[in-house]
Amino acid sequence: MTTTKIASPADLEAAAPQAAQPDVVEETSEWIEAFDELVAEEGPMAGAQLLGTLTRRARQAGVDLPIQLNTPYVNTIRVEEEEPYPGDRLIERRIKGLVRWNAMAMVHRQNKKDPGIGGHISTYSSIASLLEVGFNHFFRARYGTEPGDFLYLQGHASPGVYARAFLAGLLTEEQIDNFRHELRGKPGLSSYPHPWLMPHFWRFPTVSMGLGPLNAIYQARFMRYLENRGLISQTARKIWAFVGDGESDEPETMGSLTLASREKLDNLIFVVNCNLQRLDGPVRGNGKIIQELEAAFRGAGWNVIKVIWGADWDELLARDTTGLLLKRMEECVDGDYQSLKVKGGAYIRDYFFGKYPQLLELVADKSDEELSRLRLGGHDPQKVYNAYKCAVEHRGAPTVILAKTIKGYGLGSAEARNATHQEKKLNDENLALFRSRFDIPIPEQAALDGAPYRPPEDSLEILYLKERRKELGGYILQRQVPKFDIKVPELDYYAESLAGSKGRAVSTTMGYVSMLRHLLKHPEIGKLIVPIVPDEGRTFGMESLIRQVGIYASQGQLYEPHDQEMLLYYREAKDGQILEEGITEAGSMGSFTAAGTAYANYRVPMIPFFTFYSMFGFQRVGDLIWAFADARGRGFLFGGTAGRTTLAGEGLQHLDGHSHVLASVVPTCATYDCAYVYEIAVIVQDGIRRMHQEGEDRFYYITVYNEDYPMPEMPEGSAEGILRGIYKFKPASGGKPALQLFGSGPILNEALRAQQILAEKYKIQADLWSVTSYNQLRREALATERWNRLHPAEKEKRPYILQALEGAEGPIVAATDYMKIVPDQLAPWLTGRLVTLGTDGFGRSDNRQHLRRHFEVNAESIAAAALSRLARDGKFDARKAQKALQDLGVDTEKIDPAGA
Ligand SMILES: Cc1ncc(C[n+]2csc(CCOP(=O)(O)OP(=O)(O)O)c2C)c(N)n1
Ligand SMILES: [Mg+2]
Repeated sequence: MTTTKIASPADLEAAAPQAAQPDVVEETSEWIEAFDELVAEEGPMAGAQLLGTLTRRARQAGVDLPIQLNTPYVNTIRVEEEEPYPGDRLIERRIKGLVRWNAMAMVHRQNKKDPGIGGHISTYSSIASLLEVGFNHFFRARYGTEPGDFLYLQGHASPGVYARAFLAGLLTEEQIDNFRHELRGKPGLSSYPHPWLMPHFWRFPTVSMGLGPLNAIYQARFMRYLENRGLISQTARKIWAFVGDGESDEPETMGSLTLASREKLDNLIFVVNCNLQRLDGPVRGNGKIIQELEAAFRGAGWNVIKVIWGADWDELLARDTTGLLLKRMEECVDGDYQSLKVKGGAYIRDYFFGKYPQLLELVADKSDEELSRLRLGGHDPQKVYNAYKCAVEHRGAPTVILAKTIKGYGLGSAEARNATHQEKKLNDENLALFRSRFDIPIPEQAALDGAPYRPPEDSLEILYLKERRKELGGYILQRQVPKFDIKVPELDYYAESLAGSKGRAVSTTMGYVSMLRHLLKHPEIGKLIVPIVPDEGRTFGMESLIRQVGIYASQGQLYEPHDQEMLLYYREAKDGQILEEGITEAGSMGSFTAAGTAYANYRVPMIPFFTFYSMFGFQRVGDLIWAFADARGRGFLFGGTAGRTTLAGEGLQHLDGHSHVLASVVPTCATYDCAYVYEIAVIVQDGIRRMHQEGEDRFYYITVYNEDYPMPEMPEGSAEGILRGIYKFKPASGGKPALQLFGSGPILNEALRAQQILAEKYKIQADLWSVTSYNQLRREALATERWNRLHPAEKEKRPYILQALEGAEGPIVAATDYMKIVPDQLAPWLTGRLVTLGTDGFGRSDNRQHLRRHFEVNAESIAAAALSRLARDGKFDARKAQKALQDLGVDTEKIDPAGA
């Protein structure tokens, strides 16, 4: 039997260079000699093969070998393997100096004139070389007729990105001068990457830590999906994601690493900017973040390239024949490395080299100044270039580059300190130092003011920068949306959904899924639809979809599914259309985002339908949805098993009565709570038209339920009301109505029953309305009210909700499977008329009947609320009302469910 164990720090210590320790086993040196000989004669591959065979042999013999995921604390690429740098190092250094200056000056200047406006100068300082090598030699803007690479950047490094775009002539001096000043009537620049605010520049919102890396992984996977389905052609296009080392603590950053290796995403490159610091202090003061990440990424199957030491260290490592230098490098923790940088050359000599006399000798010919300038890998273009080259050429797995850098590099006394992240301005001394170090030809006073500087158009720097970009296909930081010539299906294509279920009891979920199945068959847009589901396909009855269009599997189906004989077997295919994500709502949002922005990024207007358990949507992945809106995402979110009283049995963690509250906060999200299938069809038809024909940047949240009941046919003329949020579903039939009943989702049926109870038992007539969207009604009313407020001399306009209710008399009882705040959104326009019944409070496990009685949204509670209100208004005898409550089975003394 073989056993394995993960290497402990002691194991690693034991595995570290042995030079300083005498050999314990006599034969060891003979073995090493023989091994060295083999490698020298047959090459490294033969060495690796021998070790592999030995390892297997050892395991068979019961030798307990530790699994080692770490390599020594040196660069992965050996000096001998490096290729010479292809660019002009001198001129690139000049350009980098100019970008650095403008980035720093931009933030400095804004904070001088507007204290507290914020910004960051130290993150870009650390990442400058990593970006410059990319912009000059790797980031392609185009592959033939296809769009180019995608860049996910550390959001708070944007000053550097703006500064470079300024040098390239993409941004004006006025824009640079209005960084973080977006509301002055002049073109400004947003603080971070926000496509919503700068739609022609940014593609990917990244500043909420962790969302960039997660979205980058799913983007890389979606790129393969589009290729495998033949919707785009295969290119060498790469996705570059620049990630902070502190950011790697976010579960979103690390949570999907194995998807990337499982899917062999060699189109994906992570660059982790390991400046060893986050906001408050060191990322791993007592450890080494680079080693920790190496083990994690390697364990997840990634190709790992460490770029730790710059060329200055090569010479020292070569000179060190004792192995002590590596030992010392491995001994020091990140907290030490930070102190070494802050405390300077003399300290480096004493503390780092001084620990072993032989090491002191090694640097005897170097001045303290030279020691303080020993460059790290992430600041050495030669090292960075070679790492990028290996990453781009690597096949079969994603690559992560772990680059060691210094936070606030070049900012003088602001380098590498715990407070560096928060620095916004430099003092005069550091500014002057910066200007001379990077040789910025501006007068001293201008420098102190943080003036931007762009050399003349015909300067070597500008010509070189432009020439390099031209070579790589143009400017990459641009977002363009083509005009699509799509004819989306008209409403009659949805005829089956509009016709009702002919008395058959079905759920809105079932109706939605058959509508989706039908849409997938549409000759023009069928192929553009991307059904996404996080392991809930069967919950929503999607087995038939699986059979129809298959589940996307990049390798096809390598096994015979056990249910192959069945009609609805589990079909996986290379060109499968469904993204069955497994249990990851965050990952599903990654796919939804890639698909919902494909119209801009791939020029293919994909239409994603992401269907999930409504409780695990906005509540779970709200920040990803917010970023989707920022990215101008288009598509449909379907919250299934919706409603606090409609999903029976599941209880507190599953019963959703508030996703509509959470959804209502996203400005571009239209939320709908549908009672009947035809409502869904009308909304989806219009949604596809608005998003993909009219090009509107909006998306939809629609709740669907699992309660079965007959679906009526769409009432004539209700389409406009469905879209705007309300329409009369069943007018009072036995005389003038004394009140209005509002219902949504399956609770509309309870309101329908209440309408009957009131008429039959109490001779009270009521109109019944289906409210598909309180939120849409509120937004329209707010906009109308705003217009009225701003135009007091003009004729007042009436919000749609009041137009719809024209002539509808009496109090309004609104019942919903969601919280009372949902209908209460309309309270300002229904002054004094509105009585709301909703599902505030924690859910319970029980059936619908008991849940609805508990939350007081059943038909009896609705009828009781109506009578109670009429009694208060003097329209119904109060004692009779009290008696009616008893007759209707309403427990007037039970605990309030809102707090139960
Ligand atoms: C989800 C989230 N939490 C907190 C922040 C605030 N924040 C911005 S930058 C930062 C530190 C980032 O450190 P690191 O990832 O190491 O980047 P560095 O600036 O060091 O390159 C924090 C906490 C944020 N932007 N997003
Ligand atoms: Mg950091």
